[in-house]
Amino acid sequence: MNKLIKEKLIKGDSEDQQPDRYRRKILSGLGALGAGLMLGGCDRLSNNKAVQQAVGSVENLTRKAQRLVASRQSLAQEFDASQIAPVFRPNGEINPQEADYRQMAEGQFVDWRLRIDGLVSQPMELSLTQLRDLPSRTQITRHDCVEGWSCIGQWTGAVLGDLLDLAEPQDNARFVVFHCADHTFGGSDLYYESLDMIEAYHPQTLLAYDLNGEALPIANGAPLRLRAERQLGYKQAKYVMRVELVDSFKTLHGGKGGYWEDRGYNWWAGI
Ligand SMILES: Nc1nc2c(c(=O)[nH]1)N[C@H]1C(S)=C(S)[C@@H](COP(=O)(O)O)O[C@H]1N2
Ligand SMILES: [Mo]
Repeated sequence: MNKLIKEKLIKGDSEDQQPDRYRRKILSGLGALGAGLMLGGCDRLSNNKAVQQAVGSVENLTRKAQRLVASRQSLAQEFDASQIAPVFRPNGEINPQEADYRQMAEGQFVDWRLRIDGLVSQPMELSLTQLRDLPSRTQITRHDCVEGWSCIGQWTGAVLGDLLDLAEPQDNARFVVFHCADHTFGGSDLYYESLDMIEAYHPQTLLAYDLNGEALPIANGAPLRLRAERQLGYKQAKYVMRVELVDSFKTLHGGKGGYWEDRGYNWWAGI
């Protein structure tokens, strides 16, 4: 990132001259992001003006988002390390055979990119390294599957709200859709899921790349999966390839906002 811009960011050009801890973390993450993107030669994002604009709006958006989530901000229970299950039980698709996915998996996902697009002002593509360079959160939570089993695991990942702030959701964005790499049970539809903006900005909503301190296994969604800790298991999209902001589900697959929702499950899966 351009040195002048970085200085300006760290000093702050608004009323707040003393950057708080959160802001510093975001900025340092963004510094890494900027550098990584330049290495990657992504014109759109290494463009200083764009990065500058993205950063300028982070605070406003964060403030807006915080106001938005105030009434639904309660946290899911977190557990002790001693309660982590030795093996996190895998379910649904556990080994995607799609050719694109196989190829990326064989290359240790170095060619994998997360796309963030749709109703955002700064669409972006991020490598796994870039995601790992952003501020992270680690949490030990219980996953509850509607099939009647639960499992406790430790997840580490990028906070989805931080990523959304970088991409700058437009005012008409109402839902965040997660597009996956797999056709569950060989169906014709790719797995997908969605959250509303409040759930997407919940502090425990992560795009996780580590399970129990190690890179996410393929069975549990490598290289990246959603963790929305106050929601049931089918919401926890694995093999996430693309995050799309939309104002409606109408044009997506069955129109109900998720693979299982299209097959009769409730869209609202709050626990
Ligand atoms: N892409 C994708 N995500 C998915 C599924 C799937 O089949 N494909 N199954 C869902 C269901 S029903 C559950 S219970 C959890 C299982 O996650 P796990 O394999 O890590 O236990 O993933 C959810 N996310
Ligand atoms: Mo599930």
